[in-house]
Amino acid sequence: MTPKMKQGKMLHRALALALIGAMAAACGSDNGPSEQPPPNEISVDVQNNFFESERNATQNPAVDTLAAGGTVTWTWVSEGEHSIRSTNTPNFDSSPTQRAAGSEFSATFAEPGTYSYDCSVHGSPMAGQIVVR
Ligand SMILES: [Cu+2]
Repeated sequence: MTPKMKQGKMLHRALALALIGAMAAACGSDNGPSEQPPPNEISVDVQNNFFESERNATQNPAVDTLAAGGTVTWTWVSEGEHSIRSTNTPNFDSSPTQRAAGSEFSATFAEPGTYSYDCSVHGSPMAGQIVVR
């Protein structure tokens, strides 16, 4: 190996190390999704016939993460009979069946846990989950 080649290889190694360092620094300063505190308010759309998270667009199940003590508001986007029915433990107060577009239902989640719900009219195919941290 000539001295020139060796120097080139070392330069590559230094460059690679610098890149790794830069990437690590970027990761450290960039709050990834898992490091951000969950929001205190979540909005979920009640559609025909699915729930959709306004935050991340997940559907059936619509899955949202909420800070403990936060509130979820479901909004009936179009006319159609649906409800928010708590289906597991821990549970929360279920909504009545509502029909009109623009109807809303809110629930506050004080305790951490994974709360599952569906629609009492359409059952488990129309579902969502609130992960409270
Ligand atoms: Cu429904």
